[in-house]
Amino acid sequence: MTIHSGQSLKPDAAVSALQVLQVRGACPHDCPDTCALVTTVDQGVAVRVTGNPDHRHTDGALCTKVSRYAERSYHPDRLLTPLKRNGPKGSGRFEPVGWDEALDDIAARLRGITARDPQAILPYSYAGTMGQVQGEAMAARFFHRLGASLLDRTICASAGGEGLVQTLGGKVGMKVEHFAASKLILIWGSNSIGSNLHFWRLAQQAKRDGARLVCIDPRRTETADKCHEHIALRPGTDAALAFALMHELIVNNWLDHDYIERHTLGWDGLRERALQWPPERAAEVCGVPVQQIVDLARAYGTTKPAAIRLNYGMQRVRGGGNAVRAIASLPALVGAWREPAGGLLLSASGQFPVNRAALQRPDLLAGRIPRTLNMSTIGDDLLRESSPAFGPKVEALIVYNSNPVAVAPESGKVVQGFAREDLFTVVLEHFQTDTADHADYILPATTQLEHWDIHTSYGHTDVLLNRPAIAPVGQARTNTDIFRALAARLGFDDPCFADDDLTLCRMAFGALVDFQQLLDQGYATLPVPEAPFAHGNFPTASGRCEFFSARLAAQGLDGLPDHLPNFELAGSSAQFPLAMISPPARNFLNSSFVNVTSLRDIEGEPLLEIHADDAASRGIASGQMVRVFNQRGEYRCKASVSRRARPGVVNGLGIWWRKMGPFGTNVNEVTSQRLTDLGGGPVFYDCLVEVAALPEGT
Ligand SMILES: Nc1nc2c(c(=O)[nH]1)N[C@H]1C(S)=C(S)[C@@H](COP(=O)(O)OP(=O)(O)OC[C@H]3O[C@@H](n4cnc5c(=O)[nH]c(N)nc54)[C@H](O)[C@@H]3O)O[C@H]1N2
Ligand SMILES: Nc1nc2c(c(=O)[nH]1)N[C@H]1C(S)=C(S)[C@@H](COP(=O)(O)OP(=O)(O)OC[C@H]3O[C@@H](n4cnc5c(=O)[nH]c(N)nc54)[C@H](O)[C@@H]3O)O[C@H]1N2
Ligand SMILES: [Mo]
Repeated sequence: MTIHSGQSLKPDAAVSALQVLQVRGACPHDCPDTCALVTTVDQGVAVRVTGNPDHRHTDGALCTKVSRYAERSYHPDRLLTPLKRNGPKGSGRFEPVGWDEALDDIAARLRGITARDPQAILPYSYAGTMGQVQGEAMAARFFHRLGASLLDRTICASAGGEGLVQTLGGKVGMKVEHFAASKLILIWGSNSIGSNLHFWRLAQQAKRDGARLVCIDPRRTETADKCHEHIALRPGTDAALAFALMHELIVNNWLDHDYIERHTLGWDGLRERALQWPPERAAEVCGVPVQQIVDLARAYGTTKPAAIRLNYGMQRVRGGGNAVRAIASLPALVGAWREPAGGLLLSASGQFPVNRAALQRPDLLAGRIPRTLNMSTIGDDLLRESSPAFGPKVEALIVYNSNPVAVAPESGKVVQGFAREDLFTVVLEHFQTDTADHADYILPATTQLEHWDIHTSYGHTDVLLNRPAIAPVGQARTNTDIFRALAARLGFDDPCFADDDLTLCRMAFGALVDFQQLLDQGYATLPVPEAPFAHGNFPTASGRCEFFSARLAAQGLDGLPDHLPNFELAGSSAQFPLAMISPPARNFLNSSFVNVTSLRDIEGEPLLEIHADDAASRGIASGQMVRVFNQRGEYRCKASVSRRARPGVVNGLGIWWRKMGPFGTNVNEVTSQRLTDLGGGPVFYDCLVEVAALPEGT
């Protein structure tokens, strides 16, 4: 079937005569780059997925993962029919059933629970697709109408996001393209080559034009290898480093007093705090040489324009929100915002005027205020009984666009919760993931090649449209279609449940984005000022960069940023002396692509990078199997004695499917469910462990 032939044709007669279509789309993955795709379709089959050369941010290039997108969509393990459990919970045993049987039964189960209390039903979703339509549009309408529990979607970015909002006023910052003209770039808590490849191209351009690149990361990443300087600080000590930089800016008078005076709030208080952080103190806390801090401060204080590419890697610790507040204060101190190539970028997502009220229809709650559960504590929450404080026990879970059994912290508890025989679980998926193994019903969902969607980005400021390139594989249905079908069975008759996907795409921005342009070229650029805060105009309550946040103070929190040591502070436990971080493996996207053979072959197997000294004192050799454990649990993998690990810190590269790791567990077996200072985020990188060699042949 050629679903959208004609609409998707390039104006190229020779191509169309051969029945080969080039369909413009958008990469759906949770990555700052949000690339524009071109899928080549031959006789209804997607034969190649490439980067759109016309889209300047994509520039015709894709990462290795997404260039395998067709391989993923036609994967032999792709789910082709609805499946119903026919073994014990979690056994992974299923039998195919028809769509009507599955949907009728699911609707009946949800109706029964709703009659008692709809809040016993919990949606669980994240960013398997970042699309505004296959993400929270029809799904949100459905759950709002039902009155189900609300989900606080904190698992990735909420600590840093909240830190940014409380300082700059929104998820806003430099336009990414201007990094190419910076003279000093701090790549802070980010492995650009692995997870933000198109930014790295801009950094390379700046480097060729004489810019200095500094990487601030406990791990010696491939990005750190290619920067001029690598500051390998201990996890969770970024605020201490930021305060020491401020200290040096103050004592050397590298401050832009005019900018501070006109465009910031709370300088006296911040100044007083910063003066308590001479470089010697920070060097002690961060575990780096004093001279490195002093040199960085001098570079930052005297190079113009200086830019910071902050990313989410550094906010997955107790003090992550405060650390972002401290770092986001730096550009105002030196007046870096005055120029387009100066300032900071953590996320651009606040630039997009998405009409979420129209897409998600919170008005369908009709005055009800359901409880909100934090997705980062799903392990504990699935194990809670009904109580006045908690509300009803969770009786049904509908999972889409996420693989919580692999990605949520403290997975021992997550698995225990998902294994409850009295929990009714539906999983919308492409593959039988660890989470799908625990379902009562698995429903096959379409991939990005098979559906419409519209995309924002957190790394640039273009809107992208995704057209379907091929017909759904097998009996797969879109997320939207599945929720429409459930809505119909539950008798939800609001006309919004009949909106089709193209209508939803148009609704996302309404008249604010030229939809014809999206149809014609696949992307549209938002009008964003080149140097947004050159003259202040921060989207905060005061219009200033808020070193002091009255909103935080009103919540009884510290109004100024501070350094908050990790919950699990390195050196504080004799039993578990090593700090563990678990950043992504380059060829996976969280737990997506782990089952794509050509990519898994590149990664090999789950690895723990460990410094030679830490390995030697434990009798661990490279390639040996090890146990990584703490009071929460244990996982096993191969040790890689590696210069990428600093002393005292081990790097457990993620996020493998549990069932593809040795002994059926992964790195989240040891991470904790504690939450960050701001935003209620997870603390994946605030985790102490011990590592021990396993006997040969284990
Ligand atoms: N290839 C690939 N790309 C991805 C992803 C993926 O899984 N694979 N995931 C995507 C997602 S969901 C996200 S949120 C983004 C994340 O994008 P980034 O936030 O850029 O995250 P990472 O590349 O994971 O970089 C995190 C880096 O932070 C370092 N780090 C860990 N703890 C600390 C700390 O305390 N301080 C400092 N300064 N650094 C620390 C880690 O060693 C790692 O190199 O990437 C996206 N892109
Ligand atoms: N230890 C540790 N844990 C981490 C992290 C870490 O750095 N260390 N990173 C964290 C971060 S930053 C994030 S964002 C989370 C990510 O966690 P998740 O958002 O759960 O991301 P994925 O693991 O990629 O799982 C997404 C799932 O959605 C499915 N999917 C994709 N598109 C569609 C669709 O259109 N329809 C349906 N129904 N399904 C679809 C995919 O097949 C995939 O199985 O993990 C977190 N977990
Ligand atoms: Mo993320």
